[in-house]
Amino acid sequence: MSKIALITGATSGIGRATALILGKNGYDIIACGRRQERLQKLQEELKGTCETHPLVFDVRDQQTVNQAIDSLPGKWKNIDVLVNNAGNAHGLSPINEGSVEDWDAMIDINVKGLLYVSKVVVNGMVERKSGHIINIGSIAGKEVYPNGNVYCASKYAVDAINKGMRIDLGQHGIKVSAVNPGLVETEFSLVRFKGDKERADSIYQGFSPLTAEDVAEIILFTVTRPAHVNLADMIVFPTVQTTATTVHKSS
Ligand code: NDP
Ligand code: 8X3
Repeated sequence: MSKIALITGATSGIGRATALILGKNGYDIIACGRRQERLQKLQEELKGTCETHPLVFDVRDQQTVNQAIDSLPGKWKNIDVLVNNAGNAHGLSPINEGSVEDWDAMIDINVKGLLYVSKVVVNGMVERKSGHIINIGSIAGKEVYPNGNVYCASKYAVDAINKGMRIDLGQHGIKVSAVNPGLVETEFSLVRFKGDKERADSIYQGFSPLTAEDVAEIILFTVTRPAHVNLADMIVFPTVQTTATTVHKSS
């Protein structure tokens, strides 16, 4: 029988790649995001491979999060794997020039949204005494870099929540793991730079960044370890990246 994975941020980047790879490896997928048409396209792509249940909600709205996840029918309620992936950076400015709107977005989505989704999913995992939560952190949750201030704060919070979840949920038979990538070429920089494609593309020039599929493969590996093995906390870089700010570009 297939296992069930709920993936937030499945409309793009790491979340979408994770939905595709888990779908091809024995999971039925609850694919979440705000852009319904992209979720429908993903469902089409996975037709014949696995069952897909699209769920449209904004992680910032706790009531909608609860309604959406509580509305899951039958077998879909028994979530085996939760991938807390939805999130973005908004802006890249010194703290004295940062926009409060951007700060709110990052704290509300990356931190509070992750908590809202986890709260409603974890209840069922505790009852069933099994489950696996994968939190997508970042190298920005391990090192603060210039102008990263509030994005880094949001990912440091994810790092702490990951540790706290693992400590509190281990006794209930639930595994908690973090994957903390460096530079991954997705729509991340397009969002960070508010649609400025030239600036976004420049981030990934002169080297081979990670792809969303690279990270998705690590997630697949993490959720397919034997019951007694938990990959608790992983950092993954492109080979030429060695810290948050050190990237050995060819040009
Ligand atoms: P993308 O921009 O490609 O994907 C972000 C996803 O998050 C989208 O599916 C988007 O869906 C979803 N999302 C954003 N805001 C909300 C919201 N309010 N409610 C629900 N869903 C939301 O970026 P990535 O795939 O790169 O990012 C995924 C995760 O990986 C993030 O947590 C990011 O911080 C982290 N990360 C990324 C790195 C990178 O270099 N790219 C490196 C390290 C970590 P929709 O807009 O449809 O709602
Ligand atoms: C995304 C990677 O370096 O832009 O979390 O913060 S970075």
